[in-house]
Amino acid sequence: MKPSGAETIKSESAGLRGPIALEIAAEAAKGGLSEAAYTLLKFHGTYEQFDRDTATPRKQAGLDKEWAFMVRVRAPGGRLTAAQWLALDDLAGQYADGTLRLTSRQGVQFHGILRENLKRSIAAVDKALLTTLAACGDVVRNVVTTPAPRRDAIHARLEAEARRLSSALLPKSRAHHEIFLDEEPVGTPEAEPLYGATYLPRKFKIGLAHPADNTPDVLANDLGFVMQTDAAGEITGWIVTIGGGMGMTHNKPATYPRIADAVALIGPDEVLEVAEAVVRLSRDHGDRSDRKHARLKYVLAERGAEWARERLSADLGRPLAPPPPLPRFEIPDHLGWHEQGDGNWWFGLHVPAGRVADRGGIRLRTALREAALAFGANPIATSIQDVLLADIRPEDRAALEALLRSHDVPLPEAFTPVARNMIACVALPTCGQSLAEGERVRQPILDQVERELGRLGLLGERVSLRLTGCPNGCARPYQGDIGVVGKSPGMYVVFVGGDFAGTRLNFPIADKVPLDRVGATLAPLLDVWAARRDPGEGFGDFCSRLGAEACRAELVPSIAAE
Ligand code: SRM
Ligand code: SF4
Repeated sequence: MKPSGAETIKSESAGLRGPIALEIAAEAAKGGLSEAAYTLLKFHGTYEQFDRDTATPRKQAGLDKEWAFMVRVRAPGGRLTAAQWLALDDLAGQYADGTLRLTSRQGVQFHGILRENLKRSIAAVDKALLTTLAACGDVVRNVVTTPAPRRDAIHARLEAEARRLSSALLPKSRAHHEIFLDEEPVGTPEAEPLYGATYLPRKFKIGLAHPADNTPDVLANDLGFVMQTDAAGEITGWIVTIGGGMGMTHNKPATYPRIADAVALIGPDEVLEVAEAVVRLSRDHGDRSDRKHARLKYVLAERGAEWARERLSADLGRPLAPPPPLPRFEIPDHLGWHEQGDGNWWFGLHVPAGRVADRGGIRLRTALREAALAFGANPIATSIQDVLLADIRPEDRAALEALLRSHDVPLPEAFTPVARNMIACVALPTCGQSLAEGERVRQPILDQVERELGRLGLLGERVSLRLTGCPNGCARPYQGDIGVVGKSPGMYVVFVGGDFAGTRLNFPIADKVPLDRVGATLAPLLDVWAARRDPGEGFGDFCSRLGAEACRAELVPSIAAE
């Protein structure tokens, strides 16, 4: 089969260089980049975008689009230091749109970076001992894990493995250093022993979790490691899960979200070695002709977990043990004050849609900056777009809260459980793929769902509500109790039946739901849940028990999915 255009661009890129340096040079002609530069820049952690709000009026006025870059920073496990946060905050003010965006994979993004500031921005990230390299592109992306900074062996190990995987699986090319950091060119492109000259067929995501904390939604990843411990808390091994992923295209059944399969059980010290073997599995078996069919999830769906275990065993030269059943996962609440286990505390702060800004009277960006300066708060980005301010001394707790209050930052108790657990993707105006609004309609959609829950006296329930502006699934909407997925401007597909712990896919119940009808669409089902649920039964669990057909039958007929 003919390789996709991206494959040709990668193979002709001389190790991710291509025409990038020429096209981003200050003196280069302005306007959109070539396809090669656009494609290759992703591997360096940046996307060229344009402001979709202004594109049409500008076109009518004969003006070019407002081009700018999104820059994504890797932060394994979301871990940042206070000094790094201050550097990123500077970058937001100096070169970006004045905001930092915590992502659904524990990363940090910047929007609105002009071409003349791109190199400086990426260099500023590097100076803060962070990188944008491989934050996007057909390589291993930011590695996610449990965010809690608990100072015990389990959490230390999760964090250490995330960091180790993240750095060991970076591409070896020095292109990034040459283009953005003024390193002397090496002449011939360096070999990529793991990835090869064409890198992976598609993006590749890794997550690690402990059953007591599946905040990172490990089963949505191409590769997951679920820690196993014995009664004494000793780490005995890892269940390897393969083939998770969310992306799909509306009305294209050949594309679908998928929960990963448990494929093998490995020893405590085999994580990196097995990860490399799974990367090779994707490299050698992923579809390189059709990017919509290139993720490892399709290989697993078509060939099965046993085939994958056999291939991996052959690659590693020893048989991998079959996995035990996956454990039951929990999602703890990380917001508010928690003792870390070393005498210090973390304070979990809810950040709606992960947007750190000084807006609407809430000076969150200023508050986080001052918290880093005054208390040395080390921020941890969570995969539900919140931030945990770690390593706060007990004597600073009251002052930190006072600082947040003085900037009118709402403290966690101001939010209902559904708000605290909501994820919303960026979508408009920057995302080139969005079909409908995401982040910017988070609040109205949340208001509707909260109104319905309030009416039933269920506002205290933990319900996961996930919103995206298109079916790519950046807020993992297909795993939520409720998923709301953009279909066209102002219209959404509503899904129910996932679970709070992120182990089951939901199903669509209503198509083309207008933005202001999301709550009304869900209302009859919420009524039935309130009336007929088993004690403690979650909304998604109840809907799953009811089944898709019965759920649709409960809806007002005019809005049920065709
Ligand atoms: Fe995503 C593409 C934003 C997490 C699945 N994602 C995009 C792009 C780059 C749009 C594009 O291709 O032009 C978005 C940039 C928007 C912008 O303006 O910033 C974008 N994705 C995001 C973020 C920022 C969402 C957020 O609001 O937090 C997340 C960044 C994470 C990070 O730090 O690395 C983000 N994206 C995810 C996740 C969630 C996860 O990984 O846990 C998924 C679902 C899991 C998965 O990969 O299957 C996800 N993004 C996609 C896809 C669909 C991939 C597929 O297999 O079909 C695309 C489109 C693509 O790759 O072609 C995409
Ligand atoms: Fe963009 Fe779609 Fe991802 Fe939302 S889900 S950020 S609209 S690609």
